[in-house]
Amino acid sequence: MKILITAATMAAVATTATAHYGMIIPSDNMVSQEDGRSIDLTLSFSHPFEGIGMVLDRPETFAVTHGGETTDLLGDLQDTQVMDHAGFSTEYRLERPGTYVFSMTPQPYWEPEEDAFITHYTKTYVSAYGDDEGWDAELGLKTEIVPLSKPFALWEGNLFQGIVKLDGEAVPYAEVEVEYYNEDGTAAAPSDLMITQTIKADADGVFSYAVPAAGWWGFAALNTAEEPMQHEGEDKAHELGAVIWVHFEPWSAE
Ligand SMILES: [Cu+2]
Repeated sequence: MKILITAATMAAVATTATAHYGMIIPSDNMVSQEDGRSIDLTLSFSHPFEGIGMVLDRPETFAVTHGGETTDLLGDLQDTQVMDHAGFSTEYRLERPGTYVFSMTPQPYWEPEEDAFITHYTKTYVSAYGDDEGWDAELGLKTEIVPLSKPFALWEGNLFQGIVKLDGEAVPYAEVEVEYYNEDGTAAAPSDLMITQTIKADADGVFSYAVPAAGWWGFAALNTAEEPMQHEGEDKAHELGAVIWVHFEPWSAE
């Protein structure tokens, strides 16, 4: 028997076995002069396909990098609700052309179901005023996906490639989880195995994924920190996620 699992039925059974993602979603990722000069950014910790929210505590860092310069934006975050859970939002004014990389480091999240702490270093790239300079910027995060495909101006169906790094070094055969942000809840997975897809990087830490549909896609490369963390006096594993959010545009022949 085939069971069609929709976002709604998943929400009803409140499955927690699927992947959570740090999320930074901008209102626009290719901003033109006509679009105005500001974008809104929404930060959350969520199950993006199922539309199930989790609490995002105030992150340790939230910053923007442009032209090699990083600016702290932590103080600009406003409380908001994302998928009925605490998240943050802010408006940001794009003063100059080029690529703006928004990144956050959340506080480590204790996940009893996994008996581990989780920290998802999360980022997304926004191009301003038709200028893609800096699209391949590496921020030097603890763990990071460095894009090999320009992380905007992509068609649905394009192959997305990135290199997984941990402490600045490529991670051979790194595991990467891929998930669609099912914003309007219309996407359905024929099996819960397809809510989060899992791929591996090659021997050089490079992964590839052909994106089937337009919209926001999250890529999370998962590694375990060398240093455990303490929970109630016991050593627990600390999962380090390198997350990148990338938007793909609908192909249109019109
Ligand atoms: Cu979760």
